[in-house]
Amino acid sequence: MAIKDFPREEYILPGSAACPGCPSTMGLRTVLKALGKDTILVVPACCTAVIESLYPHTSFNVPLLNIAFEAAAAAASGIEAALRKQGKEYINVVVWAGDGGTYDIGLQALSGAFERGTNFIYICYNNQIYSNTGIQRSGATPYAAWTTTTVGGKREFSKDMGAIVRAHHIPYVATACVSYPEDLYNKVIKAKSIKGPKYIEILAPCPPGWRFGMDKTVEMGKLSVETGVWPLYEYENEKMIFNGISKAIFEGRIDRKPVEEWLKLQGRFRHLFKPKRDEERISIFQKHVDEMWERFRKEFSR
Ligand SMILES: Cc1ncc(C[n+]2csc(CCOP(=O)(O)OP(=O)(O)O)c2C)c(N)n1
Ligand code: SF4
Repeated sequence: MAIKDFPREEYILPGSAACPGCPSTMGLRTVLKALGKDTILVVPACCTAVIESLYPHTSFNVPLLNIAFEAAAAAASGIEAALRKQGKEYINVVVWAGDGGTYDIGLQALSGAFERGTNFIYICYNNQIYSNTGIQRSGATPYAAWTTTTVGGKREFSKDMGAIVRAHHIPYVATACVSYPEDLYNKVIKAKSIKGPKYIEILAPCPPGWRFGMDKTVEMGKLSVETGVWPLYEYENEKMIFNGISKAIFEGRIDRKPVEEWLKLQGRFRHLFKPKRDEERISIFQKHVDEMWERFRKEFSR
């Protein structure tokens, strides 16, 4: 569906507490247009729990349960069971959580809900940091990135969350990026039509956390995909399909842009270029991305 044909209804109303250029709000706006009004959101501690309301006001137009940081998927399982008992299975139960709440502290609850076969959509908006509490590292923070807890640059690579989720053999796993709203919209529509657990992870470039201008969110997301740092795919019934530019990359029809183009636009990687170029860490980063695509080719080529 083209953006011009998206439903006119807005579920994120003016007056939210988001930063200008916030990718979380952009992504959720598209997600809620695809889900419609019969939706209950479950939101653990994260930026969205602040964005949604400054008491006594709220800027979201759907019912929402705020829950402890580690418990979103467990709470969603409870809501889904209650709705089933009431014969209200037409209502979408959707977790909207950050990467800290997904890769790290909420991972146990997430795994449990997938294993129980909970009929819900779990959406992680991945801004690669704990941004709500002031930009700490998470399990999704990339190698070499500055955060307030990785001052010289993170030493570890991010977790392979896609592989962790795919290992649960749930019916639908997809990645998306706020810069491609049509792709995201279509993926949410598809997830809504499938019974059982669904997982969608949305790359959410965060201007204050990644240290770039608030007018550059869309550009930064596109570059994440064009450099291959962020692959777009759907993994449905154990079959992998890459989408958009990632499909062209996977099929070898276009070359990935060098990761350096992505790194040098973000203040969190400034130490890789100033006061002098850190050739070693730039090439370790590039190699890590190359190896991810190599793994995809080995695992998913026919
Ligand atoms: C058990 C627990 N530990 C720590 C916190 C503090 N806390 C609230 S939100 C947050 C960061 C959330 O990060 P993420 O899930 O990535 O979402 P974002 O803030 O980036 O949107 C932290 C550490 C908490 N609420 N509960
Ligand atoms: S810190 Fe990032 S994710 Fe949080 S509200 Fe601001 S732009 Fe959005």
